[in-house]
Amino acid sequence: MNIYINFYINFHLNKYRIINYMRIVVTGASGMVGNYLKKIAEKNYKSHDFIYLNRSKNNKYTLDLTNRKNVMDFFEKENFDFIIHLAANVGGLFKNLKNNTKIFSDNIKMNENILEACHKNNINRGIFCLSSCIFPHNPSKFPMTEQMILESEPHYSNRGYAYAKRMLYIQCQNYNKDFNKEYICVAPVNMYGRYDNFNLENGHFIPSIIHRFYNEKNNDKLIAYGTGKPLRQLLYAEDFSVIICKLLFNSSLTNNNDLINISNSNEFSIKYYIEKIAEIMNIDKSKIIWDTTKSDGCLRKTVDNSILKKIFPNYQFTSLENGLKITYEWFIENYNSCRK
Ligand code: GFB
Repeated sequence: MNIYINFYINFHLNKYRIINYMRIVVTGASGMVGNYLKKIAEKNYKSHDFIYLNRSKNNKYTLDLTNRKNVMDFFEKENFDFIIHLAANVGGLFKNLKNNTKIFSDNIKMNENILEACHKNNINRGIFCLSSCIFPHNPSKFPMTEQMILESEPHYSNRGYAYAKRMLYIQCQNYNKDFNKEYICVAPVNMYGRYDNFNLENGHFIPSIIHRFYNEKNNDKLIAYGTGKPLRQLLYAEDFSVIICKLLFNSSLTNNNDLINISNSNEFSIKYYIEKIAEIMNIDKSKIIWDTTKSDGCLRKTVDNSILKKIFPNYQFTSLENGLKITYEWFIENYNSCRK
């Protein structure tokens, strides 16, 4: 009982200030970020209760988020305080190119069901995950600030994902304005790390290349897709998981920011990253040939991280070398069980 009195007092004294026990629901918990988040919660947020939802594990917390009735019934029973919404139908360039319709449909349904369930069950604060790939592909300037997110069309290759996530952002803004919520959207750049999806066709470029080069390392030629010219900012997924937990539990950090780009300032070409992977795998990079019949996707999607740097001026991001080494070693150790 006193926990609720406590919450009531804090709720009125200091909006959504954290009390010493919160129930947090995490969707998409069996994905890359979700797995890092579990470890961070166990280490840094022991006094809180994290409930990890997944789609496939067939346990008490397995839930099809595209099914509105199941979502409403589940959230009504569970009584959560906060949410970290990571669940999405997501993938690399080549998965998006083939599945824009389904990716749009799945994400729109999941996001609407989750927001409605949060509102109906007084979950008043949460982190909602977007991506830098939903920003305009031909913006008025680079790097792109948060305000530019709806400035113009996203890249055609991931139109389904981009518009579904843009609608999530708009709906979070609507709930914040109409119902006084604190639904904070975060837009990470391309992420990589342990627990990633190493599928050769549907994965993002880092895990797909590690997997293909691993399979073909004794071949004379190793194939990479496209021209290698596109530029990308990369983020080690553990850094993202640490940052979103800090943002969730410290409403003073997010203040009036309903959208925060999450990136360190580095940006390199796909060629640079893929040659780095070859280096870490002790593969002669002169073996790499580029299949330019394959799409390059968006040539550049550089986002500005000034707001993030103001919030966390001294955050030490994991270096590319270190992140790639950890990811490759994890892939070797978990070759038989990882997603691929
Ligand atoms: O990581 P990726 O699939 O996603 O591709 P995007 C990045 C770049 O790597 C593209 C090149 O220019 C690809 O042509 N590439 C080279 C490869 N070899 C490969 C390979 O073996 N596999 C893959 N996948 N790429 C995604 C969006 O765009 O960004 C998603 O489509 C998502 O919606 C994600 O949000 C963050 O960076 O091009």
